[in-house]
Amino acid sequence: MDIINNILLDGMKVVGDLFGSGKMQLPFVLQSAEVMKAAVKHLEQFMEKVDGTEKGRIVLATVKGDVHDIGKNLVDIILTNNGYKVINLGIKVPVEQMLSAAEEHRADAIGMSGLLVKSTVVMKEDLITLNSRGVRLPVILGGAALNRRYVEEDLRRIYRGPLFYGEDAFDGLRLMDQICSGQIDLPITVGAEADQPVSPPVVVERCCPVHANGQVGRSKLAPAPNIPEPPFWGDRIVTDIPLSEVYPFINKRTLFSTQWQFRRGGVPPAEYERIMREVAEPALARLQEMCLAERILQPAVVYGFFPCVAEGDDLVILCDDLRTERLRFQFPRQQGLESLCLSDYFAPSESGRIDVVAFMAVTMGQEISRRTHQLFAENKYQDYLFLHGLGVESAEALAEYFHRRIRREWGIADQDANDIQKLFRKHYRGCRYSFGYPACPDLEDQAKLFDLLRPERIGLTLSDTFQLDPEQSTTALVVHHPQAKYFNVTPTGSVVTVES
Ligand code: B1M
Repeated sequence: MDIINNILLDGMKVVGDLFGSGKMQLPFVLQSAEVMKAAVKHLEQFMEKVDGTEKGRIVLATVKGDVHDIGKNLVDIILTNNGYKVINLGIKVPVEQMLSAAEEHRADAIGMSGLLVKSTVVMKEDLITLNSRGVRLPVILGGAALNRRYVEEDLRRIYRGPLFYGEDAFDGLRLMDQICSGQIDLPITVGAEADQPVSPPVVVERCCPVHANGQVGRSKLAPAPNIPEPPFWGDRIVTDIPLSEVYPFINKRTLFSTQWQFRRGGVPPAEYERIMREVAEPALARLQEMCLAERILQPAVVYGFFPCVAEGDDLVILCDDLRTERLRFQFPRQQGLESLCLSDYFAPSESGRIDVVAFMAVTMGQEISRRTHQLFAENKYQDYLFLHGLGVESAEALAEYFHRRIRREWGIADQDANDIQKLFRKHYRGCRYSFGYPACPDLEDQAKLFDLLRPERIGLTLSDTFQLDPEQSTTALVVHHPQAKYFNVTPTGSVVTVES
């Protein structure tokens, strides 16, 4: 215990401080954690008692309906290797399960994680459930769609126990240190307004009422110069996609900096370049080779072309008779700025013309999830991060690659840049929008896309909060209008570029 507490944990603290000051990159932190794990495992045989020697216990889970794994698992790695016992319940976990695990293991806190805005709503419901059961256990919330203000101002008004926002894994560690040493410094507002309703952080108001009031109308966008004939009507499945054709579409910059988290931070530029050359690039080459040889990435796509017309803010998909409505997307309109709405990119019904919209759903399959879990379970943390990140960026690459194929089949690839790097910056005709992104924030629209494409046929399912399972998957609506671009419908109206 002395070696663990006074030598190894001290070492991990140095690693944590270096990470915090930007002098150490996450992949090397994970290597240190691997060493810590191996050392503790070796020492356990000499210890009289293993259980109960930890600094504290946390039940950690990704909330109901959410398949996102990596965020929570990084937190697990950092906490476990800094002296905490983590009861990691996995993904899609109902709050009842978290609660019984917390009781069983006498946990000091519950950590909830999630990827999408929908999950922040689930978190809110989970906190209300905890209240109703009289639970006052400290709760830490984390995930991409959360922000500090929402957790610390809005949700704290709901939950009657201590509630915290975990910005990253080391923030989670800092919070656990505070919770377990009794140093929680809480504002007095906690739970005080428990019954007041709060709104989720990124709720985008439907702008239709504004439209109906006549304050904001259709944008001044001119119709597309032509409506390109689709290569076929309806949907098709494609599974014979060589990985070697998808790999060049991997955005290495995003992979290295966002997924693998090689941040320039406090690292001198020459050292950063050396790390890229000697660590990142060779790891990428090794893993790409492994994925090819062992069929870890299994690209599959379902896509299709559908007749449609715009009706105000709505995009109406038509049946084969080109008259009957098949289904309808109701898109929000931008307030102010250009008053853009996705439906503006399509021929309005009053024009008498029938337009075309394409949809696609792509996945890298189930095997990548299985293999990443295996690496995590074997405590191979660095490779876990690397392989997971490669899977994520490969899903994005598959979407980019297939979008080009759609443009080519549709006969609108004449404006395509030859350089793939430029395709990442949208040097082509039209645009690809994913539901949940700022121009079409309604995740419920995924269900309509599923209705049209039936992606179950390539192994894709939709969770009860509209997430795609398997994790490394993405969907999109494809527009041919030459002026189509990314835009944001939120009241600020600022244009945001899709990050992933
Ligand atoms: Co997408 N995605 N994505 N995506 N994606 C987001 C989340 C989004 C914010 C992008 C955006 O709008 N700019 C947006 C969500 C908005 C919304 O909810 N409406 C979004 C969307 C919409 C989608 C899709 C729905 C798009 C579509 O296909 N229609 C789709 C859904 C996928 C699905 O259902 N399976 C989708 C797909 C994808 C990819 C597959 C391409 C890819 C992988 C997703 C995955 O890994 N499962 C992806 C990515 C990479 C992102 C971004 C760019 C990065 C997410 C990530 O992996 N972060 C993201 C935008 C962004 O954040 N910049 C975005 C790294 C990860 C390690 O961090 O999980 O946050 P994170 O965990 C951190 C902290 O949050 C904290 O510590 C962790 C480690 O430091 N933390 C805790 C987390 N849990 C904690 C618990 C604690 C403490 C700390 O308790 C103790």
